[in-house]
Amino acid sequence: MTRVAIALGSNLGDRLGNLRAAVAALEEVGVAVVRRSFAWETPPVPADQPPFLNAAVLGETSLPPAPLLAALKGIEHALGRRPGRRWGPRPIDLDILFYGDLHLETPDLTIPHPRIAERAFVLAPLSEILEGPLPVLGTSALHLLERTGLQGARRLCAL
Ligand code: A4P
Ligand code: MG
Repeated sequence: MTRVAIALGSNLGDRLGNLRAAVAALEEVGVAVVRRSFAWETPPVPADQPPFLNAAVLGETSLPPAPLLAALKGIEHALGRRPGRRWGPRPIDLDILFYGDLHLETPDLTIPHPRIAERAFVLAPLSEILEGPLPVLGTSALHLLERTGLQGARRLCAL
């Protein structure tokens, strides 16, 4: 089993319901969810779209990275996501933040996720569920969050 962290984001439809449905679906595809953050309300990047709810979970899985990504895309599709512009509005976005200690760069998959360190909407929920250093990055989410600041993110409610 490998420890993974997955970021969740939603800014269309029933945002909290989408996050909760995605966590339930993770269990069904073979990711045992060990910890879950609160839902955080975060300003959208770029700004011309509705605000997001973001969250993060830690899980254990025996799925290899590529099948895990395929499973996440399957959940996104099942929850109504259809291809749209990059960084555009979506009912659900599921990103692999890290996968064990793996460092991977392929055309389809970059692990750890390349934009963790600059985004409060990832770091704030992640800091709630992971105290120690992030794999590969070697620094804690809280330490990185002290550098970025909250960027308007606010903790909303339990997932
Ligand atoms: N991909 C590569 N590495 C990964 C990974 N570690 N995890 C590839 C997941 N996918 C990964 O993703 C595009 C492609 O990235 C995938 O096909 C996969 O092969 P996508 O989910 O289809 O599109 P996207 O989410 O628009 O692109 P991307 O690059 O994942 O965007 P980000 O960086 O996730 O940003 N503002 C707020 N407040 N909250 C948000 O959650 N999210 C985004 C998306 C922008 N602004 C936001 C938020
Ligand atoms: Mg994504």
